[in-house]
Formats: sequence, C-alpha cells, structure tokens
Amino acid sequence: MASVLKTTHHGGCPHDCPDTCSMVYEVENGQLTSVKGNKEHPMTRGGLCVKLKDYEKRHYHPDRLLYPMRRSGPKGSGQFERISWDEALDEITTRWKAIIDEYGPHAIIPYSYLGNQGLVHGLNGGDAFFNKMGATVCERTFCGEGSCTAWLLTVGPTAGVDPESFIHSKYIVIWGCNSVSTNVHHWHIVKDAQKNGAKVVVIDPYKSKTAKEADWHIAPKPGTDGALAMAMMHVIIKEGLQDQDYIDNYTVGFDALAERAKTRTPEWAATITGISADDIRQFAREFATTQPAAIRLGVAVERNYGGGQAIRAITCLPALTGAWRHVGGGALQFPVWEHPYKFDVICRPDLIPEGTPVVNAIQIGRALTGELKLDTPIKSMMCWNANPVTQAAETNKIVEGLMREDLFLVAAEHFLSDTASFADIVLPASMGAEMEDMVLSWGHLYLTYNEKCVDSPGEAIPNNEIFRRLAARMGYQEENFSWSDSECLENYVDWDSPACEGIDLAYLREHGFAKLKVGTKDDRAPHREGNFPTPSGKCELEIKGATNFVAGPFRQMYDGFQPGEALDSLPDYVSSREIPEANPQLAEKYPLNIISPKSHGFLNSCYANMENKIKGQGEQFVMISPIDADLRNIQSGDVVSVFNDRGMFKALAQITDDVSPGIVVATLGYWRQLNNGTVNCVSSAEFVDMGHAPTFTDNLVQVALSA
Ligand SMILES: Nc1nc2c(c(=O)[nH]1)N[C@H]1C(S)=C(S)[C@@H](COP(=O)(O)OP(=O)(O)OC[C@H]3O[C@@H](n4cnc5c(=O)[nH]c(N)nc54)[C@H](O)[C@@H]3O)O[C@H]1N2
Ligand SMILES: Nc1nc2c(c(=O)[nH]1)N[C@H]1C(S)=C(S)[C@@H](COP(=O)(O)OP(=O)(O)OC[C@H]3O[C@@H](n4cnc5c(=O)[nH]c(N)nc54)[C@H](O)[C@@H]3O)O[C@H]1N2
Ligand code: SF4
Ligand SMILES: [Mo]
Repeated sequence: MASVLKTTHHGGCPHDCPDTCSMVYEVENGQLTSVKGNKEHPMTRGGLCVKLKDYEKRHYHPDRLLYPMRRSGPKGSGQFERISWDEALDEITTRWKAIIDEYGPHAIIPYSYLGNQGLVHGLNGGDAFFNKMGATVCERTFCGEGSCTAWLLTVGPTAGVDPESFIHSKYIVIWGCNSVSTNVHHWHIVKDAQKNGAKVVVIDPYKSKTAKEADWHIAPKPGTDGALAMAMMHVIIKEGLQDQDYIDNYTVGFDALAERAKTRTPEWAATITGISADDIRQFAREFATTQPAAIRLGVAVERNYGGGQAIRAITCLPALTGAWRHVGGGALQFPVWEHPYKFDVICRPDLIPEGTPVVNAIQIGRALTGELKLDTPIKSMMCWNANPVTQAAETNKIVEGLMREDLFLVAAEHFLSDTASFADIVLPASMGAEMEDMVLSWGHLYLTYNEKCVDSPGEAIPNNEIFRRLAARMGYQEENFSWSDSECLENYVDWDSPACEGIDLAYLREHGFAKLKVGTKDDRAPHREGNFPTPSGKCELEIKGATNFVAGPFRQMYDGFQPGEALDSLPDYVSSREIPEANPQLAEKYPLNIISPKSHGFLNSCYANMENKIKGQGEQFVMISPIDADLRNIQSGDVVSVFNDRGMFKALAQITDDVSPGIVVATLGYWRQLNNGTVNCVSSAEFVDMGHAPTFTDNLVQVALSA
C-alpha cells in the first residue's frame, strides 16, 4: 500500500476579520485534510471561529466554481455554459476595448472589497489594473472610513493600544463591537483581564452575545453615542476628574472643548440616549478613576449620520483622563496604521489619470440605474472579493442595475454568489490554501504568512493571476503586472522599516507570523508623553479649519478627489437622519429603528450558502421586543415582513427583551437566492458625516405579519 504523505503548512485566514488568525494546514496526498488554529500564535491560541474550523470543507464544497463560464440564459437566471480561459479572457478584453473605443474608460468600473484581505490577492492587482485603464474609481468606504477619519483627525495614524495589552487594563469599554462574534481572539484577552479583576463595560443598543458577558451593559439608543461621550466629558471636567497635566502638555483645544461640554449635561444626554443621568455619571467617574482604562472601538459606532463626530468625542476621552500614560490604557481602533505596507506600490494610485470620476461602492445601485448622474454611464463592471447584492445598500436598485441588458458584468468568485448569478462571464478564483500571500490584519500587530500548499480545483486561478492575464491582453507594460506572487510580497512590504527589524519573508515562511517591532504587550504605551502623529504632535481635541476627507487604510487614499466640506472644529452629538425625533413624518409610517450587525455564524455573506453553517446560525430572524410584537399581533416564530419605501425582506420573528421597544435587530449575510429579500433591501445608501461611511444603523422600518 502506498504510504500517505502528510505535511503541515503555515496559513493565514484571508477573511475580512480583525483577528487574521495564523492557521495550520494539513495536507495528505495533495488534498487539504484539516485546518486548525496555530497554537504558537498569542492571539489565535490554537482555535478558529465557528466559520473556519472546517475550512477544508469550503475548499472542496460541491458548489465551488471550477471553470470559466458564459451566461447562457436571461440575466440573473443562473444559467451558464462552460468556456475556456482563453475564450473568457478574449471575450472580456474584446468587450472592454469596444466600450473604451465607444464611450471611453470611464464607462467601466471595478467593484471589490476585502473578501480576500491578502496583500497580493486581496489588495493588489485589480486597483492597479483599473487605474492603468483609466476606469471610474470605485471608492470603498464600507468599513471604518468614518471611524478612520475621526481617529486620524484626533490622534493621527497610531495603532493606539496593543490589543494584547488589554490584559493589563482594569477598566475595559467595548464600544459598539460584538467581540464574541466578530473579534473572538481579542475577546479571550478581555475575559482574562476580567478574571484579573478588570470591569468590562459593553455599549450596545441591544443585548448582544458580548453584552451578555459584560459586567455592565449600557444600552444607548442607536446612533446616540456622541451624546453619551459628550456627557462623560461634562462630568469628568465638572468634577475635576481630568488629568490636567496630561491635557496641558499633550492636547490642544481643551478650553474650547470644556466650554462646549458645559451644556452637554447627563440630563441632556439622558433624553437623547435613554440612559439615566445617574448611570452616565457613574460611568464617567469609573472610567476616569480606574486606570488603566482602555476603549475598544467597534466599526458599528460610525453607522449613523453623527457617527464620525461620535468617534471623535470617544477618541478624546483617554486624553482627558490621561489613560494613555499606562500600558493597557487609551483606545484601540485599527492597529493597521502601524503595519508597514506600501499601498502606493500595491494599488498604484499614480496611474489614475487626472479628472477620473469616482463612484462610491455603497451607491453602486444609484450609479447603475442612472439615479446618480454620471457624465459617462457605466457599461461594464467587474466584481471580485465582494458581493454587493447582499452587502451594499439599496439592494433593489443594484438588482435593477445588474438586470440591464447593456451592462457587461464580469465576476470572479468561489461560488455563484447573489452578485455572480447576474454575471455575463464568471471566473473561478482560488481559495486560501491554494495561493501564496501575506494577510493584512486590522485587529492586531502581527504579520501573517499564508503558504500555497494545494492546487486549485478545476481551472480556478488566484485573483492576481486573473489580473496578470487581463493586463497582458490589454497590453499593459508596467512591471508590477508581471511580478510573481513572491515578488509582489517582496515589493509590497517596507521590509526596511523599524517595525520589520529582524523580520523578512524567509522568517515568515519559516514561522508563519511575526509581531511587528512596535513595543511589546507589556511595555507599549505609545502616547505616555504625547507623541501623537498629528500635525501638532498632540491629541487634537479641537481642530480649526478641519475638513471632511475619506481615509481608508486598506485601499488607495482618496483624499484630493473629494472636495472636503468644513467640519465642526469640536466633537459633538449629531442626530441620526431616520429617527422619530429627526423625522417624525417618516417614523409615523416606519416607527422601528433597524440594526443589521454581523451574523455569528457567517462572515459577511460568506458561509451563508453552506448548509451546516446556516444550521448553526439559524434562518434569517428579526429580534423584536414583546411590546412591539404585541402591538402587531406577532407571535414568536411567525414569518414577518420588514419593510420601508426602499424594499422588504422576510424573517422569523424572535420576541425578546434583548431589544428595547422601538428597535429591531436582523443580522447580515443571508443570501437573497435562499431567502425572500435581505437586510440591505431596507438600508439607505446615504453617507454619514465623515469619510463617506455607510448608514446601516440609520434606517426606519415597519414590521408586519406576513400575508
Ligand atoms: N462572525 C462574524 N465576524 C465578523 C464579521 C461577520 O460577518 N461575522 N464581519 C467582519 C467585519 S467585515 C467587520 S467590519 C467586523 C465588525 O464587527 P463589529 O464592530 O462588532 O460590528 P457589528 O457586528 O456590525 O456591530 C457590533 C455591535 O454594534 C452594535 N451597534 C449598532 N449600532 C450601534 C450604535 O449606534 N452604537 C453602538 N454603541 N453600538 C451599535 C450592534 O448592535 C452590534 O452588536 O466584524 C468582522 N467579523
Ligand atoms: N446591512 C449591513 N450591511 C453591511 C454591513 C453591516 O453591518 N450591515 N457591513 C458592511 C461591511 S463592514 C463590510 S466589510 C461589507 C462587506 O461586503 P463584501 O466584501 O461585499 O462582502 P462579502 O460577503 O465578504 O463578499 C466577499 C465575496 O468575495 C468572495 N471571495 C472571497 N475570497 C475571494 C478570492 O480570493 N477571490 C475572489 N475572486 N473572490 C473571493 C466571497 O466568495 C464573497 O462572495 O458589507 C457591508 N454591508
Ligand atoms: S474569520 Fe476571523 S476568527 Fe475566524 S478564523 Fe478567520 S481570522 Fe480567525
Ligand atoms: Mo467590515
């Protein structure tokens, strides 16, 4: 009998998740047989989440796309015929050349996101390719760009507190983050700190899995965090709990901020947030006087019209109390700011011709239907690493746009996703263990390596190879279009930066991961003595002449494309658009504020097509309070419609005290093909106040028993 050759290899989870786990691939006779968490990695600690623990099954799933295909039935019918790679690439480039001849390159738009967050197969390739083409730029601000803008304005591009340093914290505030589901490899550090005596406060409008494990769950109404943070400042300053020495030496604008905070009393905030004034006072006192105090900012805080201003207010808090003096004190947003990637080399923004128009991905439905007036209408879109039909706002418009007979849609995918099912040409893409890469993390301070250890099934190829082949056919000569994946890695990281001292690609290939040299969990306190990477070198509580801009760490920086509107020089509470107080007329028709956070069992829309994952996560549900259910005669388990003027989806009613009256919660990711509508059928494509971030928490709906 032939002996079975079993080998193990270093992996890095490529998904859009802050944890970027270091993984161990086991391969037998050329097949991936198991995927485990790396025990050596201090954050992964040998465990993967429920989505990835059987990752090998996703690699060999029977629905995996294996061959290039051409649409053979009506748009969206899901009918395709197999074609060769040559036929597929010839057809794509012939169509694109004809579109460019007739309408110019602005008629073509790329659409991608972080479905793969590898430097080579996630961040690379596509941007450089479409920039060279002169295609319309797709601005990608789904995830944290409002938060990033607010963070950069206040403290600059710092990683802030090392997530591992939370072990030293004595007061931990998890603000708008459902760590148990979305950041589980940080959560176990928080739990360890809790065991060491830290108090864990979770701020979330509903009792999330994380809120259930908190020492104190504070539940503001959605989109009112700015009022809570401003009232905390009021209490801290009024009661003299601030660290005046820190403020005097390491901040600017304190007097102006203190003046504004005078009127932002706990009583004022209580009427806005629904939290009692006493609780606000207690929270402010505890936060100021228990050190080290650390805030973990979730992405969800930005998702309403005042989101950017709220994050500015929250980011000021640790400077007022001097929390930054301590290891394990301060705030954590995206540590990616201290990762040494060369985004200019990866994305080549220098290739974008002057005058190129920009369309924001969140508004792709408006662009495809002509609602957004463009000088050159979009005639072709290529989608990879993203699934806008389930994930972007105003789904009905996206579907209407994708149904256009004159729109040529190309999709590179693992599965026939809700978006790929509308494509004219579908290209099969490689998955995790089938390609070499390094995976970016926006949740820790490690570099992570992923080895190619199995061949792709069928004729699937990695994203970067797709763009190499397309570039060759389009005649693009820049040397980056012919770099191998390894050469890309050599060129994409600033290996000479101090953060990479002692680390190179050979080291990563051998060890799988390496912590950046930016301090250790036991000594890192980057702002003990100020040293904020802002224009003043201080924490900017007040910014004179501040303007809005679009900041994203993962993609090209678009600043300069968008004329920035003037911003308030100080942080403050800014009301959501769709709440009864701001729009009583709309609230009469649609009285419920919907929140659509991440599903525990899916990764955005990934895994929501796999039977075992749907079983674990449950069918699409909507959480509703007993009072609101009674008013509508709804029983638990009833099929209900959730709707507004933008659209409708169906869900099973889950009646629970975990949500307050006036709020409903339906988690994200369920496939439209397998369900009746999705949460994004009701969400709006308007932006928040900063960074063109989405307003997924700023939507009013009605819920009714389904006919
Ligand atoms: N299991 C799982 N993990 C994931 C993902 C996934 O789909 N599934 N997606 C990944 C991605 S792309 C991202 S961006 C991260 C996001 O991870 P998180 O930052 O945790 O984001 P969400 O799950 O959207 O929302 C977190 C919590 O914020 C609350 N929230 C909503 N609006 C507000 C508000 O106005 N104020 C406050 N204080 N809280 C509010 C929600 O109720 C929710 O419980 O997760 C990543 N990890
Ligand atoms: N209502 C609501 N909507 C939201 C959010 C919310 O909280 N609420 N969250 C927003 C956030 S934070 C985010 S990040 C976005 C995410 O939005 P998207 O990035 O569009 O969502 P995903 O479902 O992750 O889609 C990734 C797709 O890429 C494919 N893919 C994965 N790896 C590869 C690869 O290597 N090659 C190719 N070609 N394809 C690959 C996957 O199969 C999947 O279909 O959604 C946003 N939408
Ligand atoms: S999805 Fe996140 S938690 Fe799960 S394995 Fe990947 S990086 Fe780790
Ligand atoms: Mo995200």
